[in-house]
Amino acid sequence: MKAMNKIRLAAAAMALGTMGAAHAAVGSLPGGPQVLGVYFQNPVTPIAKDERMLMDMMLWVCLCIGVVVFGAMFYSVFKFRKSKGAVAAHFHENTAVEITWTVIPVLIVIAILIPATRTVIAQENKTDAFMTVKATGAQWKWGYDYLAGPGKGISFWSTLTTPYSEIYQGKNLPNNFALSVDHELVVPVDKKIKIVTTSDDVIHGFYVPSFGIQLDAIPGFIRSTWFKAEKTGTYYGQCAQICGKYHSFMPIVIKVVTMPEYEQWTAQWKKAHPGSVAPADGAAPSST
Ligand SMILES: [Cu+2]
Repeated sequence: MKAMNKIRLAAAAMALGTMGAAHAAVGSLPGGPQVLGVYFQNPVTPIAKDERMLMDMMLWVCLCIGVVVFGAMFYSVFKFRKSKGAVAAHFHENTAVEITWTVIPVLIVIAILIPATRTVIAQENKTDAFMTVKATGAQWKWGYDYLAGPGKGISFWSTLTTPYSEIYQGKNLPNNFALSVDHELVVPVDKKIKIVTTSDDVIHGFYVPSFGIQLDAIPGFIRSTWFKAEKTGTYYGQCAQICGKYHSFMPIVIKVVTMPEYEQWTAQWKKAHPGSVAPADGAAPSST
């Protein structure tokens, strides 16, 4: 028994030690992944907040159903066990019980359905966007074309800055080593931004957890979603479709800035790229 306890203690110490080491090696990234983060990333858009609320609500509903169902089951098993002399009742059908166990679940489903449908409809409402950006997936980077709204004509590739060799060596890497890009997607705060996705080669996935959006980028197809970030800051996402050897190295970095900052950024970009024009539909972004 003592030996067993020692083994358990050693295992716990090792687990804690590993976690401690992970803490020391990697820190949380504001607007991105958190150390030991096992739940949603902090939501910063109305849709992400709705998704979080739905998840929480459904977890509680499931928990309550679990407690009631298993509670009734275990109560029956212990209270009416054979060793206590319980005798099974012999009856078939009970209309009241059958109506109850049909009506209650239907009511629960309706209670879940109403907010869930509201969220799905809101997710699909891409009208009245302040601006539109096309995100083109490519092995292994993202291309951004500002198609409509202020900044129209801006077009660039967004590529991971950390060299692959350094990642494989794994020494002294900053927290955002797999999530740092040369050119971030810059958008204004509190504005509805429509994102259309497509791909240059294979299927990629445009996924930004804190915005609550995930949309595949499929060659030959244009798909769309939207977000409205309510807080300035830098937010991180990643390609969410296994797209080849360096799938993990095509991060999405979105910088949400105030409107004056956004106008300043677009003016600066256009000044630095005097020949820039709005790209034709379906054209690949020009590299910068
Ligand atoms: Cu990809």
